[in-house]
Amino acid sequence: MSALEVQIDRIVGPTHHFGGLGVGNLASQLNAGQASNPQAAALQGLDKMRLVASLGVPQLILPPQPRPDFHLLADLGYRGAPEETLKAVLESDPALLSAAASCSAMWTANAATVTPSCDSEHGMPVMTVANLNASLHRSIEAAATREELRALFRSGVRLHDALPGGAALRDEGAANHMRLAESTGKRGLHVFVHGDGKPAPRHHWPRQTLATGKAISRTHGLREADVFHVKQHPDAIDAGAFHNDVVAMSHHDLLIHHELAFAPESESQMLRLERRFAEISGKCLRVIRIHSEELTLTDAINTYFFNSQIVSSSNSGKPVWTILCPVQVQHHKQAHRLIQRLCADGVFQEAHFVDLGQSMDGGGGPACLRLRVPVTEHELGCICKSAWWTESLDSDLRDIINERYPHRLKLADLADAEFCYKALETQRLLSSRLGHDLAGR
Ligand code: SUG
Repeated sequence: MSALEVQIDRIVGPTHHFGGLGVGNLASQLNAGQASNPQAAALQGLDKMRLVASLGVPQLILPPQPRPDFHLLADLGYRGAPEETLKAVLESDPALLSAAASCSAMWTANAATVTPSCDSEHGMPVMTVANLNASLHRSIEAAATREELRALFRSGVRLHDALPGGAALRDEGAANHMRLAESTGKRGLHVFVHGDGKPAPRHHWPRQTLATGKAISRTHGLREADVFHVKQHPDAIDAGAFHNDVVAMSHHDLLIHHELAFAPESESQMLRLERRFAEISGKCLRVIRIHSEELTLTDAINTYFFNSQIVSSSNSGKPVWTILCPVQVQHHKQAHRLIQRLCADGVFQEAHFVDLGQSMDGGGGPACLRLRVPVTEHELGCICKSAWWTESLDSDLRDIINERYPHRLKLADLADAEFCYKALETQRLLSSRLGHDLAGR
């Protein structure tokens, strides 16, 4: 196994708006009803993909999923011509219109949980599409995500359907999963983070369950000794960390987490993790625990410090670790100082600050916007060619976005059938440029 890690991002769709739909997601709730800028959102995402690709990291691009989802509206009893349907939904249930038009699939870290071939008894990469059952607007992503992952990886992966089981098996994908492995990528340990169980958070509903982590570790063919089920700290969930990747980040043999990321009951699992890592690799897991005096939980959540995206590449044979932080980190004294310290200590060779304002206002930072897939050279070669980032693809996608995306959108604009037809047509254009034929749904 090499240490290659593919990053999969998705173009933000033309119906991107602030619906306030994110369960326990403070930014989403705070910005509910504000005017969004879909064009800026899509370009900001593409700027990050360009940066990642320029670092020599394999970058794949997915098209937006088709929105509004008229099938959802029809399934819920809104039938008839789109012109009337959209107006009727806006009037009777605006949150449903928002859900049907949501571009939340942009946050691909929630798309699936991924196990590389070297860790699985199946001997091939395994992916489980996340059911995203904690919220309506996200639960409608799974069916198309499955088709997209199948189109990207073809027969090269064992692709599992979203877990059944409704609320009991709430699954938000890789946002609550960390794979730790020595830097050559050989044999990884898998940490599944859940929020249910006692003590429970007082204000927000946990989005991931222990039963989900257990099911995925079984179906992915992981060795029991290499799996760790860790409970998220209820205070973190209540402070607005609705996913683990808002309070912890990891890459290869590095784990950086806030001291309030994990519940005290999980201490023994964390110790077992460190012991197991040393046992299988002969090396120490590098754990950096950030204390509240260095960065409060509130500041961690406001800046999305822990949602920075870590990537690595090599320069003349030397590894280069790069961290892509939200620009909010640069503007925050303590958070910025922490990044400077991590760079001075040699944890990262480079730091970049990226403006993802439109995604951040929906509660998603750099790491939310990518699904990482560790692959071998051979597996890399089997991935669908048309989805790879290239200069000419980037330029064509930008042309479509600049020409067809709105600069300003509010929920009421989504009741305009002409606008929605154009949005669906734009999605089809982007899909076809990316070689996907998913416009059917
Ligand atoms: O599920 N926001 C997303 C943000 C997901 C962030 N992902 C990770 N942390 N990996 C969510 O809460 C907001 C939609 C709205 O407000 O319209 C939203 O769905």
